[in-house]
Amino acid sequence: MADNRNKQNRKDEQLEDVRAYDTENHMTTNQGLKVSEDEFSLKAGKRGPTLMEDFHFREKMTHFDHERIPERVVHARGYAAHGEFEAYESMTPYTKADFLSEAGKKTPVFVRFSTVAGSKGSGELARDVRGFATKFYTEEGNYDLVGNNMPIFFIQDAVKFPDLVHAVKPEPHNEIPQAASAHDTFWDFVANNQEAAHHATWLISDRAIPRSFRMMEGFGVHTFRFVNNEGKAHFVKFHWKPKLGVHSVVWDEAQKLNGKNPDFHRQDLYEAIEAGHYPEWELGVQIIEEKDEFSFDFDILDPTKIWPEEDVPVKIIGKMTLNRNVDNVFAETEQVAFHPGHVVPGIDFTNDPLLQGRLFSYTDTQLIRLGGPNFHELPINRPVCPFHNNQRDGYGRQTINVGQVAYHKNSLANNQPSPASPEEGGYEHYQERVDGYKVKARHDSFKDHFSQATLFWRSLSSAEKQHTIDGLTFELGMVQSKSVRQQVIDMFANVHLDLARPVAKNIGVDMPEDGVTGDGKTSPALSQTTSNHVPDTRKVAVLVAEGFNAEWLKNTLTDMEKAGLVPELIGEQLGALQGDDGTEFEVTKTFQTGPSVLFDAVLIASGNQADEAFARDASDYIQEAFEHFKPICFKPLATPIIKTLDIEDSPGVLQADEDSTSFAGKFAKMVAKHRFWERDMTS
Ligand code: HDE
Repeated sequence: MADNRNKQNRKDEQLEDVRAYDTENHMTTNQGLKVSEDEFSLKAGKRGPTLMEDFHFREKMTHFDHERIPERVVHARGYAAHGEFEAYESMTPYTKADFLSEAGKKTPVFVRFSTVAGSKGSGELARDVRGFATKFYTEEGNYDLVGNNMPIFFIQDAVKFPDLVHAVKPEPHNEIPQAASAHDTFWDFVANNQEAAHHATWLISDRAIPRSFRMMEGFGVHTFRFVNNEGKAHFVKFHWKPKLGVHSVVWDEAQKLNGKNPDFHRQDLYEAIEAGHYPEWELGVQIIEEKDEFSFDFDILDPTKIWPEEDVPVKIIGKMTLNRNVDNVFAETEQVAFHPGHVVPGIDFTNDPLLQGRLFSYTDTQLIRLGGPNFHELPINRPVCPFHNNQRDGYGRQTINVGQVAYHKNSLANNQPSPASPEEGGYEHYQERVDGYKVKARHDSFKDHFSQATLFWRSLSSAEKQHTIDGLTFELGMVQSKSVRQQVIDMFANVHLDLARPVAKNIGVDMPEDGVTGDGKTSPALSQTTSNHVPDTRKVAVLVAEGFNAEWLKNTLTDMEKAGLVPELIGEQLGALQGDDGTEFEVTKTFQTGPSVLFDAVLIASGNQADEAFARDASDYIQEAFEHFKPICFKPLATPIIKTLDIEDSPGVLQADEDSTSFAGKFAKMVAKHRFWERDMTS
């Protein structure tokens, strides 16, 4: 076990070797020369021209001029953290992958979450798919599980990826809109490439506006293969299940967040890890035997299809914990290079045509982004096990290879390095039998584009369905071309008329006459209502004015923290505020800097000195939180605010008890519910 731990520490040690603690030393040039002056360039006379001879100025400026590298063509906006994966049990009956071979085995990981469409500086609450890419630094080499927070994809063949991405990116004639699918070209693409129907239905649902990276599922999307020591293979799909459950914000909240805090998701992850609230996901696998390849009413190689969890159960096989923020976002998060082709023995591919295309694209993209073929030598990308081959030279080469031999086979270096047999850990591709005509075509088994989109729609709760109608109404409401709007509605009629018809009405196009109606098969696992609901790490805004009940507030804050909540005091001004017995509490955000959209719930603790300004600000604050369905509690002093808003009898609005412990318990239960969707917003 100690040895195991040593191996896990290797990634940390490797990163330690290249870390620079610049604060402790004199400043030098990149050649190590001590710099004596860093504020003034070398000039001929104090008021004279700057001289070319100032090598320090030139080095500093040249480096600065070259500081930017091309952003990722997709998934540009991302954030990452380090952590650890622990296997729950031996998976050797299915796979020989060493990191899954025994219970308790730990492997260092690095995970990058991202949006897809927006540029590097775009708002994180865009309606979009989220990337969920994990690099496992295993003892057999790096394994990358490069997934998304949605289990399916828009297209079935990689050759269409540039078209999809061109369609969703800002339109080329005016570069509008940034980080948004709500425009003509995206929906024109969807209507004219109807294999996108299933993923488009997920995109207009709550799944596209997560509350937090920590509250998203992750999916490998494609069907992969597990291969065991005997060479026997099983089909496998990968899932990440968040311990905090799967939760989303509402669209109005998302739009406000993009303005009030476009870093909302990264800050949430960063702060949770800094506070020691390490987010956790369990790794699950769905496994299908090779003999059952054709036993389903969809093609298991089709990346626009899920394997419903009720039909193929998810077996939980390990846990990932993210426990360390990066030290430097550029060196780690920006330079990390993922690739679905980074596999280890025991994990192999299938003929999913989307996966096959990805296996080409990812290396190619790193070559342009990271400037050459040596990106694997960057500290964040280095395997923790040794690597040897005859590759040499290229931009940014760091290894100093010794010796005269750089070819295989050879006799001068005793034929080293030499390939390893499978018994010695050498990777051997699964020997799948393949025969057929060379054709550019789609198999008939890939032609059903709608039944699983319908399954998804039918599996949603009524609140989720309403959000999905609202999502499509917004998206198509932004589309200028009436013809595109009509085409999309006609397409969604094949998903369900209960979705297509209300949207048709909202966006002024013809109501579809025919389409899918009524009930049918559902998959409860597709609704977020069936995921975990816990209060842990949820943020509570506590609104305070001078003269609050100090004893009660002190106890309540402690009890809320014990229940897992993270309360923060919001007031008219920053700084110390006195309670009724003179005790001072620190207000850390104002109504302006700590708006309700940053929090999961609100408690108005008020105070007997509350003035009109407080009543007005608190009232606006509560109104907004109420409209976002958030739990709201209030002390008796704040009753007038609640009464004026006429919300005292609404679900999820509660007067606080005098007994802080019992109150904190009740409040935590309300917060765990996430939102009170049953609130009637029409009254
Ligand atoms: Fe990607 N994708 N992708 N993708 N993808 C990239 O690689 C590509 C697809 C995913 O945090 C790029 O390094 C093609 C599916 C994630 O660094 C690029 C196709 C899924 C990330 C690329 C797909 C993904 C990327 C851009 C269709 C979910 C971010 C920068 C065949 C299973 C990884 C880069 C990170 C990034 C190509 C479709 C996930 C251009 C050709 C399906 C999470 O290589």
